[in-house]
Amino acid sequence: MDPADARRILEGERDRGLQDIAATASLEEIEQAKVSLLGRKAPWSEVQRSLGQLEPDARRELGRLSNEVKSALDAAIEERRSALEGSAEDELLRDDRVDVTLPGRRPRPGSLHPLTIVQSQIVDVFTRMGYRVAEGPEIEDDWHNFEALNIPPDHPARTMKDSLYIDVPGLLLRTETSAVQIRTMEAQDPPVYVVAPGRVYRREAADATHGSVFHQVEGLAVDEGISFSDLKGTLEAFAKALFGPERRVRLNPDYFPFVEPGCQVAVSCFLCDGVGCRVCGNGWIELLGAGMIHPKVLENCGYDPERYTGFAFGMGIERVAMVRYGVHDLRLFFEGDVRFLERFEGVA
Ligand code: FA5
Repeated sequence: MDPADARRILEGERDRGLQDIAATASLEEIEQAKVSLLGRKAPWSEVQRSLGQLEPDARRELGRLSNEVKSALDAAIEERRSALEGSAEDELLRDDRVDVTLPGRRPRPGSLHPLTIVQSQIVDVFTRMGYRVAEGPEIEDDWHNFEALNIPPDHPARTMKDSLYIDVPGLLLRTETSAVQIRTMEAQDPPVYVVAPGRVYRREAADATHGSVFHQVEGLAVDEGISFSDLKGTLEAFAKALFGPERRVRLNPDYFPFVEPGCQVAVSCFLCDGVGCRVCGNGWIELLGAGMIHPKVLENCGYDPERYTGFAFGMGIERVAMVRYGVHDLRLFFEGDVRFLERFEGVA
């Protein structure tokens, strides 16, 4: 190679190299520039390989120049590399930056199911009056669900049309929490003051006010000298505690085989206060069945009806919840729609 050509190539490579290195924008580009400037196929390497064939003076001079060029390029590459590494780090830090001044994300509070809320409100009212909580199985036998409750074998409630039977003869899904009355009286002597919340099952088509699976709270009080006015006073106290002091209670005669006399209990409507509106129709909302315990039921449980009297009542929890929260369709309680359930956030 002609020494003049070699000098031109070395100086050209130095100028081009310094520009290229300055223009790199990433660590990969730096590596590429290094290969193209100082790699085996680079013009600088070709000159380097040809130095041996030059005259000693030219070889010495060009050798020095070649070393200078390589040092200059190496230094520029190193400088650029550390600059790019620094900014890559900055970028990483910027991306990962946590803004501690941002408002935090609050965890959403969960909520109790409205039926759970209402059930414990009902139970609370009675436990404050001195009642305790009793429980019974959801799969009941004929004796507790019917026979002991004075529901004779030919009673329509016993037919397949109204009750849900299971494969085991003599067992069914309980149709009312009244079965717990019997279990409680069988298990203890009077006086008895219990409430029994639980799920019940009926062969019934679901609509806005009826479910085939729903919940009841049964109440039972047996003692000496209990009268109908105790029942009325207790239910009035309950209605006022749950729905407010302005609510009135109405009792209408009704028939249940296990009570005598029996009644249906309604509260004055929360919207129209007994006048009549689209929610209640006639001003009253029916909540529960109640009555004085039939002497035969007391006898069935081994209690002396000459000495003890008592009252019982059974209310639908869904119905109470509808009145309490102004819910127009009972099916909403079972659909699990978050938009509906959210309304009860924070309610205890
Ligand atoms: C009874 O179940 C009686 N065991 C109540 C009773 C207990 C009477 C003690 C006397 C002494 P009834 O079938 O009416 O009665 O139901 C009582 C309450 O449960 C109703 O007032 C209503 O609030 C609710 N209820 C009844 N059927 C349904 C249903 N399909 N869906 C939702 N709630 C219902």
